[in-house]
Amino acid sequence: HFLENVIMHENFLSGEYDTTFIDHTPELFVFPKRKDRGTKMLSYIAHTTVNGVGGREKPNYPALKIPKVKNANEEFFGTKQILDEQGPEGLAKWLKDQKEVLLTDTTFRDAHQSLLATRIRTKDMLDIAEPTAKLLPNLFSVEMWGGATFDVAYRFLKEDPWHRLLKLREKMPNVLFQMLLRASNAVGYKNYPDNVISEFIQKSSSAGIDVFRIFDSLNWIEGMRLAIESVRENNKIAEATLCYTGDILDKGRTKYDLDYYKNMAKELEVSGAHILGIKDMAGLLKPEAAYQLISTLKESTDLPIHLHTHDTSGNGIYTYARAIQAGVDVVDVAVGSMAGHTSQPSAQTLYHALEGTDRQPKINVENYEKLSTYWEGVRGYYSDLENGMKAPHTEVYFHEMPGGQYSNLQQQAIAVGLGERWDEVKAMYRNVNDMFGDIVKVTPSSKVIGDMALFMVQNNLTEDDIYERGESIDFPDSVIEFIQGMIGQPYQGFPKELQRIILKGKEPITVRPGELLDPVDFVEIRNTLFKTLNRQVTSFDVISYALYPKVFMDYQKFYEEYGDMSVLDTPTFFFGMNLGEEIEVEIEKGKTLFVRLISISQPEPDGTRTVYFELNGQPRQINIKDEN
Ligand code: 3PY
Ligand code: ZN
Repeated sequence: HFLENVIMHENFLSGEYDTTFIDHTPELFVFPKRKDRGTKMLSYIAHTTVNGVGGREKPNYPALKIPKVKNANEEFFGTKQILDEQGPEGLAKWLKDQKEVLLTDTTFRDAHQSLLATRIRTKDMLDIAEPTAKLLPNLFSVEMWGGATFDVAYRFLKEDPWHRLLKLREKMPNVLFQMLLRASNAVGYKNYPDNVISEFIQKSSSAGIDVFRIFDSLNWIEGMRLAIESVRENNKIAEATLCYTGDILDKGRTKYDLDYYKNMAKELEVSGAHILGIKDMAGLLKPEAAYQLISTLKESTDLPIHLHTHDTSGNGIYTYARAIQAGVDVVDVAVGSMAGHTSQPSAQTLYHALEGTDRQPKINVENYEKLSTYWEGVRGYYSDLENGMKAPHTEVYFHEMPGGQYSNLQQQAIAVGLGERWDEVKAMYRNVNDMFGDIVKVTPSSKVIGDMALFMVQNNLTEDDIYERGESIDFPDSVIEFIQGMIGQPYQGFPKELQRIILKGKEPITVRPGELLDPVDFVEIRNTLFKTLNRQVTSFDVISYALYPKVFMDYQKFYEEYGDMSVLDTPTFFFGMNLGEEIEVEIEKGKTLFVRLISISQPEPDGTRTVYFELNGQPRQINIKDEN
């Protein structure tokens, strides 16, 4: 074990060690407790079988169809190699020289964030990663990380987001990996100290991210500079992004007009963008608006332009078609079976829509269909998380809720007993936006609006109530922090009266929040984690703890009790096992466990049940508390 600790140590691997390494590295002498992975896994399965999903049986799902691909390496050349050979500037130039429109596939990130509350597990991605890389070698990028996927992985899926990134990278070496980065909010919901942002970007780069789509939730460029610079320092692609809100075609609504976006784009170019991102997070960009916006930005900047939309209204393909006529360089799509509605427009649909034009993407559409069949099967596993939207939803032009928020806020509303009043929550969402002065709504500003809307509906508060008796109301923390300036400054400032009411005498700030936050002491975190976890601590652990201390520690507790459950197939992870069923679990490469569920006892007087298994043919029993 000692030798293993030495050769696995980060400093050893990175060459940062000398002859005092052993004396000064106490963690080398910590040896893992003998862990019985089998028992841990059986405990998880027993617990989930007895207590999971309201005692429902695991449904009988059809087997997933994984397309066969050759093992040959010749297809492993793509945009990733262009970046590695020519650097971010070279890549940006290459991009501008392409005649056809390029595609970013968002299936691994935004599609499921927007359709299934971000819940797709790493296993379902890993099984299709290599086929995706080989069947779609001409993609511009795969968006597979960031946004809400980071905390949801720990929180709900009980898996490590860094593991997802590293494993996918191994299987997809040819295509650029893209993440969504909320500038000074990283992958969180609040501003972090500057050293957390630069450390997070450095770690993400070294683990495999190539393209950072950087946005600020209030379009406040001050909040984006540090992230843009850090990405550049790591020699990765800074896709500095403006968020599109409102409607430039509505001449009665002048706050966010064409000039507003033009000025912002120019500022982003000066700030160091390699690519200009346009993030239409709610799907508000109408086709003619897309044409005008892209044409104008193509004239006023030299940057390649990457457009992102959501298909909520059903207009997504037409919006892309017009943007493509205006010369957009890349657009975001999802595999057909994970596209549409609150997700991105479908890759295959766009391909066919552009038939006969010289900008049709160079993809093999039959290959996309094969991947689509796989994802259709996967999507079935997560049907409990579907947002219920069955048809195009034009009311998005009214409430303006981001696609990535819709299904998550809906789950939150259900959790606080407002499932039946979802229509009221959506109407209140717009109401709150107007009260706040019509702000850009995207994580975390959209969360603030969502929290306030839920709060008002739950407490039966109207807008008038807030102005009349707001002083005696305890507002949600996120709302107080927002109006205090802690996630940045909105364009044209905060509404003063509302700010006064909510802050109750507290002073708002007008500087960049990062300037006021003390740097995080990573060495101290490392030492604390080392003592608490009693194992080697990686710098991924350290940065995750800095971002999400409680979420990270809760995950560690789960891991300590059950081990790495990302190896389970998704139906077993959610439902446990049915009586008599046998499953195979590959716990590491070449090591497979065979598990059969034999029987479950009636509850004992102390409320526990005994669950009888066979593990690789040997009888095993697990005692579990029946929480029902
Ligand atoms: C996120 O920040 O997670 C988003 O998807 C915003 O659209
Ligand atoms: Zn999005």
